[in-house]
Amino acid sequence: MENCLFCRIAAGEIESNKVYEDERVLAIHDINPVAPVHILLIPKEHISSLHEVDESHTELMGYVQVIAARLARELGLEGFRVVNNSGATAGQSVFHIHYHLLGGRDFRWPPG
Ligand code: D5M
Repeated sequence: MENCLFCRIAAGEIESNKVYEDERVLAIHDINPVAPVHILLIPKEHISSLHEVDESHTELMGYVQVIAARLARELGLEGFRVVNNSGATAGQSVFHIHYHLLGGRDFRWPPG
């Protein structure tokens, strides 16, 4: 997607602070962290949001969870959250699906 921020980051056209990368997934530090650990897990395939996900994405979305778990272990996170905002009213601001891996502080429930 030509004008998609995360597609451009995945293509190396825009700089990012990478934590992990393979052929399917990119993980970068969030530019505006809301926790001591705030990593974005970004599938490289352009999917605009969870609204678009169907059975054809089962393996990819499962794989994102595997990478989230691996990073959380590597970072020694005791408690952490994996958050997806789907749609503007839920707080989504970049319309390329991504998950926030948040850790390093306490969290409240319900989220705001
Ligand atoms: O999350 C989108 C997130 O993307 C938000 O926390 C800021 C982050 N962001 C925006 N631009 C960048 C760049 N260039 N690098 C790293 N992180 C970025 P959402 O759930 O869509 O609101």
